[in-house]
Amino acid sequence: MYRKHQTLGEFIIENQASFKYSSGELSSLINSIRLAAKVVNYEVNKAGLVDIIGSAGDKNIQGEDQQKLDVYANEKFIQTMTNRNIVCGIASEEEDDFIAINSQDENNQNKYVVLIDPLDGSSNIDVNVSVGTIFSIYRRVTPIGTPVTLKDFLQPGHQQVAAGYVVYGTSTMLVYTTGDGVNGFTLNPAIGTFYLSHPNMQFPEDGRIYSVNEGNYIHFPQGVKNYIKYCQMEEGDRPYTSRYIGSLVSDFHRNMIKGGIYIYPKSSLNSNGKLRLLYECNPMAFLAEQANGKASNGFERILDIQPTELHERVPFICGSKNMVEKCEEFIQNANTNP
Ligand code: P6P
Repeated sequence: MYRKHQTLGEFIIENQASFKYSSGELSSLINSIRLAAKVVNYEVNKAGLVDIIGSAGDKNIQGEDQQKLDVYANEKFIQTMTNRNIVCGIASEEEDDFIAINSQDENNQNKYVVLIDPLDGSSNIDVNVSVGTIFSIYRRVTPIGTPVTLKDFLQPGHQQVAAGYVVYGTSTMLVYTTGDGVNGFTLNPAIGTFYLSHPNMQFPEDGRIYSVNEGNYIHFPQGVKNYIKYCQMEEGDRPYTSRYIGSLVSDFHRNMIKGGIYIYPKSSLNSNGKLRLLYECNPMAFLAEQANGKASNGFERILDIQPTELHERVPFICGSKNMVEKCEEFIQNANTNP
C-alpha cells in the first residue's frame, strides 16, 4: 500500500500489520536503522572535509585496514540498536565475535538479532565513490530470556525476517524488505526525512550490464571465464556493458533498476570468493528474490546455504533472473565438461 510522498515512518506504521510477525519491535528496529543511517550519512558526506578519512590504524577480522568511517559507522549502528533495547544480539563485519545485548537479563524479551556490514565498499571512501550499509534481521532461535548464542546468527538466509541497505551515493537511499516486496526511500537531507521514491522495486528479468572485477579474470574458474566471453560476444543483444564500481551496494542498486548481473566468484586467489555470506550475500539475496531477481553461488540458492561460521565467504552471483541462470549454465557445464 503506497501513497505518493509517503515518509518512511508513515510507511512502517501503515504496513506493520502486513508484516507476518506483526510486531512493533521490528518497526522500532527499522526506525533505529533509519536514525543510524542519517547519522552515518552526515559523516560520510562531510568525510572529505574533516580528517576522518584514512585508516584507523587497526585491522578487522578480514585482515583489512579499518577506515575511520568503518569504525564510526560500526559504533553508530551498534549504539543505536543497543540503546533502544530492541535486539538481543548483533554481529558485524567489524567485530570478531557477535555482541550479546543484555543477555544476562532474563527479562530481556528482545527476539531479534541483526547482522551488519556497517560500511561496505569502504576502500572507495577517500576517492569519493558511493559506499553502503547492509543489514540482515532474524528472529532468535534460542529461548527468549536466555543469553543469545552463535546458533541465533548461523541461520540460513531464508529465515531472514527483514534485510536492506543504505546507499550513500549522489543521494542517500534506504532500500529494504520485510518479505513483502522491496521499497526504496530517498533522504531529503534538508529536513532529514526519507520519502518513498521507489515503491515495489523489481529486477528486470533480463539486462545488459555485467559487474565483475575482470582484473581477476585469469584466476576465475573456466565456467566464469566462458560466461564473461559470452557477455563480450557480438551476437543478439551482446556485447553487454561492463560496469563495476567496487561497491556491492552500488552495483546491486544500479542492476536492480536497469537490469544486470553482479558476480564475485571463487578463484585461485579466494577459494570461496570474497563476499561474506551472513551480512553481505544473504541480505542482498533476500532483496534480490523479493525483487523478482535471483542469487546463487553458481550451484545452489544463496538463501538455502547453512552457515557454519560468522565470517564465512561464498561465491556470489546475483541479479536479473535470466542473466543469473545463463551464468549458472556456463558454470555448471564447465564443471561437467572441464
Ligand atoms: P574487489 C567491498 O570491499 C566489497 O566487499 C564489495 O562491496 C565490492 O563489490 C567488492 O568487495 C570489491 O572487491 O576485490 O573487486 O576490489
